[in-house]
Amino acid sequence: MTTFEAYLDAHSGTLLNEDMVTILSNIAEATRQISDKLRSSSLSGLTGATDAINIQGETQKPLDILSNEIMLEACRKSPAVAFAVSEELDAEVLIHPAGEYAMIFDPLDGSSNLDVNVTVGTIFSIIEASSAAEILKNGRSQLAAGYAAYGPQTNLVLAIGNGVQIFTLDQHGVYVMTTADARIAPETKEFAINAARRPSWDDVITEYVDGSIGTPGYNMRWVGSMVADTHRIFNRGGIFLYPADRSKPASGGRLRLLYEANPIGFLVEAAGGSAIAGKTAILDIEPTSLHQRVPVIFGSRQEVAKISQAYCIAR
Ligand code: AHM
Ligand code: MG
Repeated sequence: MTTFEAYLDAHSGTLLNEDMVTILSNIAEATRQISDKLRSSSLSGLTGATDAINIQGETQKPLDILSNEIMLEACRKSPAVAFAVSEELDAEVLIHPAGEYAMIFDPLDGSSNLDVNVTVGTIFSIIEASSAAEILKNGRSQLAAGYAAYGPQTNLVLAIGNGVQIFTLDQHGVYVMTTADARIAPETKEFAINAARRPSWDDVITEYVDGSIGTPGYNMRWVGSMVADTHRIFNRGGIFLYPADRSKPASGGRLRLLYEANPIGFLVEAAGGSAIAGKTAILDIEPTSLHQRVPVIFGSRQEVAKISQAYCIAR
């Protein structure tokens, strides 16, 4: 039995320095706390919405705010964290001026699913950044990335440079490794997309989805929490698509590069899958702003390659 802490210890001094071990341990602790709060949210009155609107123009839920605060506390407990960047914060926050890293996170992904008791998650990414100007780096600069999925089980999924490991929270609050070196099946016949947005898709996406629907054996799933859709893809392959809205070309799409697309892209590539934004790999995009949105297509390598090739032919 390998616990999360034992796994970090085993890589301390090689893939991880002491600062990174501290940061990742504090993130794991934060996800335990968020998991606890979610389990009893209806009982403790943490449901519904607040009056607050975040920088994305979205109404915040009490659990968005609480999860953000728990993740910020993980940053404060980590002396090497210089900056926190969050979906719920307008700008980066200076945590420890002498720190060398930025912790970038979506504290509660899929929070529209909270009150219906469907899986949500926390997504995180760690990069080197001792000044605010260093935060805008491409996804290949990530030192570690991961997510917690809060569903029937709480899973913590982590990549630190040697593949992807999956841990499960046990009844004692201990994360135990349940999948070593998770791999995404290279082929799939299952796709995930919000089909209600069809009028806004470009021709490549429309043709791919229409072709899949017409092909025997293809199946569709859409949870509405990217973490949950990602976790399914880790378990049985698949492809996830949140393309750009062609009626609003400047918008880039729905999902945010720094704390959604990049960490998921890092995990997916580390597990042998692919993650693209059209012709470009997500991890190669040079960010221009903290809350930048990008088209997101990721999952089983061969299925993503079909779309990537279609984009290359189309333009
Ligand atoms: P959030 O971080 O505000 O929850 O938004 C991101 C979520 C993703 O988890 C999910 O894939 C997507 O938004 C769902 O969008 P839609 O409402 O179009 O189904
Ligand atoms: Mg999100």
